Amino acid sequence: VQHPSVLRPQALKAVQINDKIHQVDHWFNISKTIQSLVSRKLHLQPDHPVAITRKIIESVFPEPTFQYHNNFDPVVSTYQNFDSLNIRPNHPSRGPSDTYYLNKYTLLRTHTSAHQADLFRAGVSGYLISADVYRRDEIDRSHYPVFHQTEGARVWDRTKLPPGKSLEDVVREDLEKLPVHNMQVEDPNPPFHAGNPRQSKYHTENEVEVVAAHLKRSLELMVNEIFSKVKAAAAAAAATKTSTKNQPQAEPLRVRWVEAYFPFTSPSWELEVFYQGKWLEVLGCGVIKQSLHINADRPHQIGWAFGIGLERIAMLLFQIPDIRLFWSQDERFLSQFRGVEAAMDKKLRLFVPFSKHPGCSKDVSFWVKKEESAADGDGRVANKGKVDWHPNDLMAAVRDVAKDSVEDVTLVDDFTHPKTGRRSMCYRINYRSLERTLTNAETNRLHQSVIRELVKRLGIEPRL
Ligand code: FA5
Ligand code: MG
Repeated sequence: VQHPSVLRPQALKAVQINDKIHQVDHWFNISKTIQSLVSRKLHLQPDHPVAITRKIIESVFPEPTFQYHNNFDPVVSTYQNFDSLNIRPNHPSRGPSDTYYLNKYTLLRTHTSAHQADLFRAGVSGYLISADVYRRDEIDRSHYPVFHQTEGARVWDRTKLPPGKSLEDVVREDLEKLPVHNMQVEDPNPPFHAGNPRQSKYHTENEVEVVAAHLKRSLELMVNEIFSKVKAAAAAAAATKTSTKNQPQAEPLRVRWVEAYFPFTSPSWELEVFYQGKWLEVLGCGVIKQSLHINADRPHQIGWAFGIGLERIAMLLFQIPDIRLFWSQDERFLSQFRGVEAAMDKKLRLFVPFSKHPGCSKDVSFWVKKEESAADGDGRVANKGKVDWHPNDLMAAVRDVAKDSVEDVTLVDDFTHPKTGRRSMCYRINYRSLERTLTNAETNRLHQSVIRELVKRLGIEPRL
C-alpha cells in the first residue's frame, strides 16, 4: 500500500500510547486528538452507557465458559489485525486511509478480532473481548474514529470429549441447554451452501449445522436481552411522558439472518434487527476458519465467533442521538446514567437530550491537488499518475481542527474539468456543538481554520 504521509512527522521518533513507547516511521498517521482518546476506555467507565451495554452482553455469556478480557492494549501488529485473520495483503482496509498506523508493522486495532488468534492459542472454551477500536472513516452522527466492540467466541475441542460422545453430541447438548425466546426470526437460507460454504475439509455437515444453530441461538438470545430492554425503556418513558419525541416500539421484535463474508469465518452471517421501520445491522459472525485454530496450534478445535459495535447498541438502548455524546464530559450527559449499572435488572432510563443547539453549515469548494510532477522535488514523484485523494484524509483534518463541533460532512459536488482534467469538489460541513451555541463569528473562524488545514495537509486549492 502506498503511504501518502498524512501527518509527515519529520522530527517525530517515538510516541507513547497508554504506558508504552512506540517507534514511529513515515506510516505514522495518528493525530493528537486520536491519541488523547486512547486512555478513555469508555467500556470500563462506571455508569457509562458503553460500559452498561458491555455488561448486558456479558450477562448473556456467563463465566467460566466465557472468560472476559476488557483490557487488551489497542496497539497490535499488522499480523494480529490482518494476517492472522486471512485478510489479504492488498485489502483496502489495510491502507493508511482506513487504518491508524504507528509504523509499518504496528497499528491501532481496527476490530477486536485482532485478539482472536492469541486466545485460541491459549485454548479457551469461550471468551468475550471488549475494547476500543480505531478506524479512519466518514463523519456523521453514527460514525466516530474511535468506537467500541465486543467480540465473542465459543470453542469445542475434539480431543476433550466425554467417553462415547461425538463432537456433534456435545454441541447439541449445549444447544439444548440454551433458553428459548419468542422473537420472530427470519432465516431463509440453509446453514451452508456454495455461496456460504462449510469448510468441508474439516467439518462434517452435521457438525456445521449444530455449531451454526448454537451460534444463532446464542446471538438471538443476546439481541433479545438487549431489545427487550430497549422496548421496556421506551414504554416506560412513554408512560411517564418524560419524553414526547421517543415513541415506544409497538411491533414485536423481528430479526433476520443475512449471509455475509469475513475472511476468518465460513459460513458467515450478519444479524439484523427491524427497528423503527428499518433493518439495522448489529453484528457479524460465523464459524471460525480452521486455519486460525491450526495456526494457533489447536487444530482439533471447532467454534464460532461474533463481533458487535457497542455504541450502535447503546444508541438504541438509551436513544442517544449522536455518537459524539459518548465522549462528552458534560454532567448533563454523564449524570443521566448514574446508578443505572447497579439497577440493571430494572428498566433502563432513556437519555433525555439536554437541548439541541443550532447548527450551521458551511461549504468548502476546491480543486484537488494537481498530479505530482517530476519538478515537485518532494519525494512523492512515485505517486505520479495515481489519484492522490482519499475522503478519509479530509475527514481526519476536519475532525482534528473542529473537534466535536463537527456533526457531519457530506460531499455535495464532484466534477472533473473536461479540458484540464482537474478535479473540483465541494463538501458541506455541518458545525454544531452538543454543549452550547456556536456564534456565527466563531463558526466562520473555525471554518477558515479547517480550510487552512486542508490546504496544508492535502494541498487543495480553495475556489472562492
Ligand atoms: C468486524 O469488525 C468483524 N471483526 C466482526 C466479526 C467478528 C465477524 C468475529 C465474524 C467473527 P464489521 O466491520 O462489520 O465487522 O463491524 C462489526 C460491528 O461493529 C458492526 O456490525 C457494527 O455493529 C459495528 N460497527 C462497524 N463499524 C462501525 C462504526 N463506524 N461505528 C459504529 N459501529 C460500527
Ligand atoms: Mg459490517
